[in-house]
Amino acid sequence: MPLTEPVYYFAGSIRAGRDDVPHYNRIIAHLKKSGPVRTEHVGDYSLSLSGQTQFDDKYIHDRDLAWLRSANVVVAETTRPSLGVGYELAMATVYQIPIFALHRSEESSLSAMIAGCRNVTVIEYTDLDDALARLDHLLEGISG
Ligand code: 6IA
Repeated sequence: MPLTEPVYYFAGSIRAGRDDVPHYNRIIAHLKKSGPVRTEHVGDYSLSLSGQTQFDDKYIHDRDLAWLRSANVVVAETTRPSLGVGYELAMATVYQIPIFALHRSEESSLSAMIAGCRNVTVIEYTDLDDALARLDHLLEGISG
């Protein structure tokens, strides 16, 4: 039976660089058609590398992990390697939340620690619309 009420946690680079924000933004907009996305700000153009400075790092860490625990699907864009995203994917694995990692392999090589993790389904892509269609298809196959 497919997930009837998906709650998404989206992970994408922040301090590791914001070049891929247009991709994050499109992925989040797509996910929002079928369920809430806990981390919409990751795709926010106005969240710069110095963004959200009103929050200290411990607050951000604890808040994001609480959001992660409340989600039942994690979607990550992993092309730009980010320590924070890697950490979130490890924690999602501990929490047994399924992970879908969208990755442009022509632009970077995905870490074996992500690609080799049984909890992660990697969707390699060049065309984002095609990747999102494949993601939808995969999401239909998970239960919860
Ligand atoms: O190591 P990174 O910064 O690239 O880690 C990015 C990941 O960690 C994202 O998927 C976020 O969910 C989470 N994360 C990291 N920093 C923040 C943040 N503000 N706000 C929300 N989530 C975050 C950081 C602002 C800072 C640049 C002052």
